Amino acid sequence: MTTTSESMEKQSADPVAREVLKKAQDAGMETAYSRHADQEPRCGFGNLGLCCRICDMGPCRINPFPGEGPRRGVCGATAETIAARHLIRQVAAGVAAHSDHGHDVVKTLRLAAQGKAQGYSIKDPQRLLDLAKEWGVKTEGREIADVAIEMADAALREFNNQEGEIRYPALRAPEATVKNWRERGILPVGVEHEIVETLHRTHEGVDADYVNLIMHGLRTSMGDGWAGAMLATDFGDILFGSPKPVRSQVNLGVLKADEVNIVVHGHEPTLSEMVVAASRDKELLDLAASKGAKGILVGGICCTANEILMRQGAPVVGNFLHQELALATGAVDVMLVDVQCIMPALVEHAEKFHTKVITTSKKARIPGAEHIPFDEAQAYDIARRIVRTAIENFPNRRVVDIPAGKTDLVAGFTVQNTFQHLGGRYRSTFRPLNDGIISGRLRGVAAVIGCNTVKKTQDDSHLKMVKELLANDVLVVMTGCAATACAKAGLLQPEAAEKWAGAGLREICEAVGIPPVLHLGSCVDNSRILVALCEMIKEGGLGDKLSDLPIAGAAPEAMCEKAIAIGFYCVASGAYVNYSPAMRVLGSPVLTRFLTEDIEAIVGGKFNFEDDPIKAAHLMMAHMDKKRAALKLRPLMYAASFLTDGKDAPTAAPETAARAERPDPGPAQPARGCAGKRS
Ligand code: SF4
Ligand code: MSK
Repeated sequence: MTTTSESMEKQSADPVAREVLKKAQDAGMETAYSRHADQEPRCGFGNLGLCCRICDMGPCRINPFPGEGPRRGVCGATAETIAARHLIRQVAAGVAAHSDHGHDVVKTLRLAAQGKAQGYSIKDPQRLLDLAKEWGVKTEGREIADVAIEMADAALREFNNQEGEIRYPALRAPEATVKNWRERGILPVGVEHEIVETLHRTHEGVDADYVNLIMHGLRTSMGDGWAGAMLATDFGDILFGSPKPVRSQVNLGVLKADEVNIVVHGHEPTLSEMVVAASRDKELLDLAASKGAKGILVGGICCTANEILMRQGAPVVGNFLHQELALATGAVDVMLVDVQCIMPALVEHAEKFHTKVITTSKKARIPGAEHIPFDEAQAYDIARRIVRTAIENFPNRRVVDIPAGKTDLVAGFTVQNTFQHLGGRYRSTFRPLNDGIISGRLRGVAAVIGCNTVKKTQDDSHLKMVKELLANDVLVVMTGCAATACAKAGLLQPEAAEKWAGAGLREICEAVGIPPVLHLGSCVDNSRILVALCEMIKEGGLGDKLSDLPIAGAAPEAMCEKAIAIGFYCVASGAYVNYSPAMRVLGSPVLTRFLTEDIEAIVGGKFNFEDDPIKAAHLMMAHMDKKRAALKLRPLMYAASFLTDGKDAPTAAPETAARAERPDPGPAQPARGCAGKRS
């Protein structure tokens, strides 16, 4: 691949990434971008979702064009059946990934409470007690460890329940939404139950009805957002401590030439938390000094980064497409990986750049990597061994070339802390947010989440979409690699409100003291967004079901099955979701219409597959405006300020007559019924 400045612009919107990529590619290093080019042209049938290899009579493919060509597979499966079957298998895989993560966090908490997990303790006992109260578990007069064990046992049952329904929806979601879920039959019995059923339904010769298949996909996905991921977040907060707003830095420039650099990559917080602790161990710091290093830096990539950023303030080395670039700096002494989003190609680079790639999970081994099996019982000892390996490798560095670029950020927002200081010490209140929307200062809230993909310019869609939303008075919440993309561009700083936000959003940010883009954590922490939406309904004035809210979601650079699962549970929860690049369904216009239109009448949410991030932002805002009109909310206070190309900050805040004649927001509307009670 030639590295002209034009081709670099197409690869990444991040100038720091482009700098490293150019050097790497000029030096002949293979990257995801060059491998992506090698894969072209892609199979059109596969892209459109019209290839089936579920049974050994296949693979079969469907001709989507007029004229000659098969319209059915050997068994008679249609385009709709084939595309829907494969799509919900992807949903099931995404749900499994998040839920297995959640399962492991709960298990670790149980072991910690039993004194069997070395180095772990219950860092936020109040969060445990609050959760126990919510779940109806007795706490008075009991040891905190006893409560933790009972809660962990109850949580583990969420995974393999065989009857009833998962517990969080009835506890947290609005009554009207839960009622609809029950009527539509999309509340899961248990996480694993629905995954198993997905695999059964999609086996050759079982479910051939695309509507029935997609409805089960929605039910399966609910086991992610409203069980597996929600448990990962709640129990992660209990075990590792609830995040608080924290300052840190992001991008490859956080790596240090004169320190031992350990990059943790993947998704789970269990081992990375211990590695951060071990990096502060006096004996290991002394050992590092003896090798000529001034310290030990632990930074992260992908969602492991977000986990230790949110709770420890650890710097973020980058998002998904930064993983190979980090090695190309020659400054990474150990790349420690657990599960998910890890490119096997890392091991090949490691040899060139002295880096040791260490795998730790029995579920995720890579040929050629050193494997140090993780075991909670000896977690701290294992973390020390890994840190020691990095220190021993420090003197083996060859050429080190770390770019200067890094950006300040603020992260660590949660449902509990975002508005806490306005509601007093013990109760957060969403009143300022609801009032902002009701009064027309804010248009609505958008969740922009998900990955990077080589099919789109790295970070570009995230940045264009988020800037467009901010300029139009939409508060943006983010998780995962999307959050890292915006952090690199400076959007996660309080000052970003002054630069990017429309007048109404700016007023809210200044009044509450928050950035216009709130980083809520890793991919499993999308569950925080679901809980925040429930709190908005509970606070009152914005309808009585989740689908009434003027909100929208987007995954503008989606890459993996987990993103599909998230999209599904957001739509099931009543959200409008723009997903790009499109899921592999476009070969079936019937299935595409069901996902993008018909499904709205069933669950209140729907998908859209617009690739252009600005157009997608406008569609998201049109949806918010539709919801505002249905709620009979006041007109927006400030004129729209569409950016058109997403590059430039709004030239002038819409200092229009609207600002001078700001309408009185009026009294808050009363709270309507919410099924659960949360303090
Ligand atoms: Fe072909 Fe049907 Fe087998 Fe799929 S399940 S590979 S469409 S015969
Ligand atoms: S890490 S799932 S690339 S967001 Fe969660 Fe990033 Fe997507 Fe992995």
